[in-house]
Amino acid sequence: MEAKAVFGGSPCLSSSLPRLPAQRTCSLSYTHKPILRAILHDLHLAAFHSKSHLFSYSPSRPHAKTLSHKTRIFLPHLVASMEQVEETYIMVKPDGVQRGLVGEIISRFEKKGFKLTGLKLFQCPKELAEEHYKDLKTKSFFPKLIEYITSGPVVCMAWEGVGVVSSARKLIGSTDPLQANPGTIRGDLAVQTGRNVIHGSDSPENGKREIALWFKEGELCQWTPAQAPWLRE
Ligand code: IDP
Ligand code: MG
Repeated sequence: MEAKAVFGGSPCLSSSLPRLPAQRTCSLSYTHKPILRAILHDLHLAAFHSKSHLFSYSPSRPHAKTLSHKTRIFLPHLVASMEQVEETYIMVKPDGVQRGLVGEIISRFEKKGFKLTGLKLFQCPKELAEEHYKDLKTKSFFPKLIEYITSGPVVCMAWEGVGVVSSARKLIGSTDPLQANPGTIRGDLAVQTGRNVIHGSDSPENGKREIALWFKEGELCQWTPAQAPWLRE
């Protein structure tokens, strides 16, 4: 794996940084990542010395209330390249399948640019539904939730990408569809929490856990989408 870093050659970079000409791109192998991390850490310290700068006020610079002279570093490329590829478990719930929303829902994740690595139509057994939602076991709606999830086939999906877990949650929208913003799946396609058409993992750890729970070995597929160079620099 390769990490790409673009340094802007700002005069306020920490002294521990390599001296690079402005806008030079350098490639770092995976083994350089700890060094890169250390540099990033330095940069963060230099760029955001302490949270107090947010509240500092200089009478000589009345319009610069929130900017100290050390906040000129902007490293979107460097930060983006440090992000990890994540996996998330997305499931069209029985109401989504019955209402013919499977294509529409898959399409939203495809169009966003994430990679589908697993897909199946599946009748969920009660034990699996209970294991999946075990954190909600004490909730009064738990029995109804299990009944709902096992009431018909679901579509199980594994999606992969940088930031896919939180991005998928944004595409999905709030748990209560009436609170979900228009443009989100729940905001556009559902009206009730108990029939909110889709599930999405809430953390990268749960993404891994849920994919392992719902997919057997050999059911996932690793591949390189032809559009990859058109999605990421
Ligand atoms: P999430 O699906 O947005 O992550 P969670 O709080 O994890 O929301 O709840 C899991 C699922 O349990 C919800 O998607 C919904 O189907 C169901 N659920 C949550 N709260 C309620 C409720 O108050 N009444 C009925 N069902 C609920
Ligand atoms: Mg949840």
